[in-house]
Amino acid sequence: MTNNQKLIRWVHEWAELCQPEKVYWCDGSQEENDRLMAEMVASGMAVKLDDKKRPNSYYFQSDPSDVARVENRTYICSEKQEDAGPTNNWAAPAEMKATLKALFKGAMKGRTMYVIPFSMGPLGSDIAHIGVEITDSPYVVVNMRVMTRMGKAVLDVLGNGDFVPCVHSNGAPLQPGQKDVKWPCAPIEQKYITHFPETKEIIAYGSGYGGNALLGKKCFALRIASAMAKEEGWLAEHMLIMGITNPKGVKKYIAAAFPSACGKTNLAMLIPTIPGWKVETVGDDIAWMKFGKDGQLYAINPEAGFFGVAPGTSFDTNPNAMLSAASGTIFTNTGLTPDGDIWWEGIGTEAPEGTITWTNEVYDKESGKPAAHPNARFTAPAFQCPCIDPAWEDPKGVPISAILFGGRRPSTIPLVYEAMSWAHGTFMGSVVGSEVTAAAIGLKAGVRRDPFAMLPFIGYNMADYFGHWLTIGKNAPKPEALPKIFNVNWFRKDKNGKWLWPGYGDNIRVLAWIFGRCEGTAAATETAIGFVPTVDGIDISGLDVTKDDIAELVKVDKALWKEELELIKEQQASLGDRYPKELKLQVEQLEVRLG
Ligand code: O2Y
Ligand code: MN
Repeated sequence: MTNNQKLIRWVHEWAELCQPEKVYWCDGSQEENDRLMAEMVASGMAVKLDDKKRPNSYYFQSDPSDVARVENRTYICSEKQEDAGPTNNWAAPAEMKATLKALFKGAMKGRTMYVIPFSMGPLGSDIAHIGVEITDSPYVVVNMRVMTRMGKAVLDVLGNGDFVPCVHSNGAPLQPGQKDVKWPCAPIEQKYITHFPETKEIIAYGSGYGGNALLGKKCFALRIASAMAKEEGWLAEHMLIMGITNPKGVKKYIAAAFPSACGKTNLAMLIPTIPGWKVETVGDDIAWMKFGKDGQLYAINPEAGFFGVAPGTSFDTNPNAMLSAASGTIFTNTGLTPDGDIWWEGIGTEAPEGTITWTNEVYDKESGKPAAHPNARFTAPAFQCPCIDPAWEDPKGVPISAILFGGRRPSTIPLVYEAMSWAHGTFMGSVVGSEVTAAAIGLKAGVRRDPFAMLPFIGYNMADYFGHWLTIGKNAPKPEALPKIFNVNWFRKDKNGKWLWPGYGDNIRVLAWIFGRCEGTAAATETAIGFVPTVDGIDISGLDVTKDDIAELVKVDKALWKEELELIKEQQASLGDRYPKELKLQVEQLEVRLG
């Protein structure tokens, strides 16, 4: 399949260590996919869903111990600890490689080693990059086929070129005659999700789930790509990308970063509630952005599918996501109905009698145990999304007019405000956070900072990452063409704890103001924290929201902001002496403006 000697040698070396029964190079074909699915159905790992209800779709239940990304087992292995920074788990590369070598020795006995060539981004795009994942999990192969461009075509583009090597094993070798389990994986203390940003390698052991195992996603497209982006002067971000067309037919693209569970997929697929506006989706999770020859920042979605959270997704909350997952989709840890379809909490219907839970028990609503795990997922091809943008696979990317940050903040942070400059916008990104209750995370209640929504995903020192954002602004080939930066907060509450903003499709009203700011047509008031809409600036026609509500939603309460500032200073101190002086200046200037 390839003459790439580096690739052939690398596969050979890992095969020697892992001792699989055979090595199989994936071609990415439909026939190959159908065969692997049939093998998994035969082994009891997968269930084929009813072809009339959910054509060409499959259902999986993971091991109860292997249900989500494991941040406490995720490592950045740089030579110097300070290059990983205070927010990452660090290990010395040589020591980690020795640990991994011992674990991987014989780890694929009795299993097939699959070689998956994949492209993050449209094949041949200047912004795309190629990786090769070796894995002993056929579940990983079929998911990578949805989430990336995968197989022989990638090897053809790769030729003798370079690739990011990604190694994965479930860490569950089979001894001769040993019966396999439904979801092989290793115990938590043996799971290792490791990244080597200096040599651009990924090695993951022990988990078969999501971001721990589909190494193109968080491991490559964010942790390793963020390190590549810093070296090469581009941005690898945890951002959705959407196209917005106004009633005059003018189209702009925006990218937006929100921490997990803030509705990124819903926003990316929003159905506008005001006439004449249209939203189209380029991506729902990751954006890679580079300057084009015209000096504008262009973005691609490096992925080819959606790995969406199932619970709470319905024809009410996100019909486009539901339709994306109508066929050709892999469901993991949802419920399974007796007629061969899937079910989850918040899908909008009652669970049919006899539904099976993700732990393979008969669902009993009264038991308090959900049918679907809260992190149950659908893996759906992006091309099936009814609102997919016509340019979503354009190799040159889409030009970005605005970048949005946001979190869940019941108070203090206005519905929307605009940064005064790129450096101020970088400061806004650096203080993104969501309010959490003590019960939710078993920690102190308060604002959990998640800068740029990248806390678990920056492959190097966070303070240096902030510095990189500032450098992008300073080195922009055409500073006036840089995207404008905004912060949004759909989650503001009134004194009685009631949401002040309806959210969902009505978020278009805020996007319309942002659109107007990019065009230079929307009015704004300058405040201590940035530009906020005038009370007439947000279209509230047909809404149960008054101008007084808007005034409350965009209010900048200086007393609350002074409290916020103290928290920001604490965050700043926790990031050590690499924290950029330009951001310290932003804090000082904000303090002066707050008076
Ligand atoms: O638990 C996992 O492995 C999935 S995490 C995930 C999946 C899709 C998009 N975003 C995320 C995330 O954690 O940000
Ligand atoms: Mn994400």
